[in-house]
Amino acid sequence: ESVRVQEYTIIKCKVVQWSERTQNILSGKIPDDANVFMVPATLRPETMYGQTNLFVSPSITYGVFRVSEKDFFFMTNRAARNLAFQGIFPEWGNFPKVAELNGYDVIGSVVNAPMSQLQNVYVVPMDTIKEDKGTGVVTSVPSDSPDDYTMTIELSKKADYYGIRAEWVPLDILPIIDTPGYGNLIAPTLCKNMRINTPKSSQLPEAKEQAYKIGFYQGKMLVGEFSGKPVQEAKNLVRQSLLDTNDAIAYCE
Ligand code: A2H
Repeated sequence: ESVRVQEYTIIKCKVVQWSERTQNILSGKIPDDANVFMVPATLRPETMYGQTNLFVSPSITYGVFRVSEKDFFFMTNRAARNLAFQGIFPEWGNFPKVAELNGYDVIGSVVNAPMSQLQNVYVVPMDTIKEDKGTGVVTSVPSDSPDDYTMTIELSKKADYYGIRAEWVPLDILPIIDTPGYGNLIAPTLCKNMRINTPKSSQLPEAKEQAYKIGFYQGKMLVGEFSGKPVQEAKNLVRQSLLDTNDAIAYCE
């Protein structure tokens, strides 16, 4: 692409329950009292109030990396290598991997979602996650992301096909941002207006661009500490708040 640097916020979603497959794979590889975090990278930290799931790709191989004696991160190898040069690991340039897991293995695990109105969310599959961007883990905010909304509907319609339970995917989507003309659920509204009903729709890029432009430049927060503030202002305030509580780390690539 280009030389543009993306400034992401990596959210620390602590695993509260592993899927059974993962429990078997990890047994003996990490201490019993370890904290493992799945770490989605986002460009929109102010939307974390509306998280409803965590997406992994069933076809990507992830690692579990030791960031301190008790803390471990689940992410792609590539993200770990990048973070090793951004001061996240104790030793510069080193990213000790203690286990390897396929995205497929961790589906059905439950993680804590910092700041979200739902305390815990399920890990579910998203085929379109790119291995060479962010951490390979994406947090789902169906109210404001057309990608996340279409995948949410797809998963709930075809739960068996995707090897999940329908009840893992909450369908009462939480409003978090109000926009003039699109109400408080911009992603579902745009998808309905543009008749987008699958994650493969050719219209999806256009919906994403609009959701981003309108949400970011004209949106106003409806929830949380910065309720009432414009999204443009809330973005950095929420980011700083997540960094201050050690629920997030800054990441550039
Ligand atoms: B965003 P950019 Cl509410 N593969 O976070 C595919 N998508 C990925 C990814 C990967 N490996 N890593 C991160 N992403 C998603 C929130 C959000 C995001 C909202 C609205 C728009 C939006 C909740 N999901 O992004 O290509 C993440 O989703 C619109 C672009 O680097 C991340 O921010 O510009 C965004 O894509 C990063 O995409």
